[in-house]
Amino acid sequence: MKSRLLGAALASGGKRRGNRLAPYALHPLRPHFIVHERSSLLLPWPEVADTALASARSLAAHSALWRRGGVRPLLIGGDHSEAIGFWAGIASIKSHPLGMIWIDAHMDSHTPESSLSHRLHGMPLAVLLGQGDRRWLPICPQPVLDSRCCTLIGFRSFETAEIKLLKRLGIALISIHEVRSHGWPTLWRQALKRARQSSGGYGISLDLDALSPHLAPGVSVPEPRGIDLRQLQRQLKRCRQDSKLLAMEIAEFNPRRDVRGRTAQLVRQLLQDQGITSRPAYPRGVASPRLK
Ligand SMILES: [Mn+2]
Repeated sequence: MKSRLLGAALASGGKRRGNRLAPYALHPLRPHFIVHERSSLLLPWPEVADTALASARSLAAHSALWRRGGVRPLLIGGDHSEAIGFWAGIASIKSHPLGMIWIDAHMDSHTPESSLSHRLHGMPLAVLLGQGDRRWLPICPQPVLDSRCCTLIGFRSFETAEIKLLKRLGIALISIHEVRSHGWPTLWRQALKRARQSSGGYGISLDLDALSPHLAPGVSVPEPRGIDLRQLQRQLKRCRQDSKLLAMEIAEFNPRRDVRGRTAQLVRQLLQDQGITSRPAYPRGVASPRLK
């Protein structure tokens, strides 16, 4: 299946404004389309709602359109709340909830009631599981994800309310400690099996903070330790051949926090492994205005 790169220049639901630069920092890889937000002010929920809903509508429209055209959308962005619109669009094609492997140092499963920071990038998984604010109903009229087919893997920083919610919903939880003791290949196989059980197909969401900050320093909320990059790369590469994999997302990239382009290089490699190639800045034969 052909993959195509979508960009989300979002930051308002996150911790730092630099996250909105994510889709622009991957030269020579360029997204086919970039969704911009109305305002880049960092705002708590619900003040951020109008901006976030507009971005989500646009992301949902693009992911659904590409999916309908037989393309596998790959999303690159900086604010993990991008996930809400993106996956809602993917699920809307078959009107069936999706399986998911969510790779993250955090749980992203706060509700407006449980969150202390009220930042939207700490809530997307809860929204996709149908636990969000009512304002999301036009975009997620039913749960986007089937909790029985979802696994959260690599987490090491979370609040009690989040783990309570996810346990109640029945999603599989694999902490970084379990990854260390049982080994990535075994746990990944289990997560994949679970995700593929969804008849709606499945997705993979990779938050770069799941990796060690030494390997991926360009994130806004780094957490010490992390999952094994080589193992992850190998498994993601394999998934490219899987027709049940509907889309993939790489989130929380903050180019301003990157060190010597290390994170950008890593993201480029992950995208190239999915068949994303460089695109000329202008169609061939059209001179770049800068060259005139
Ligand atoms: Mn996240």
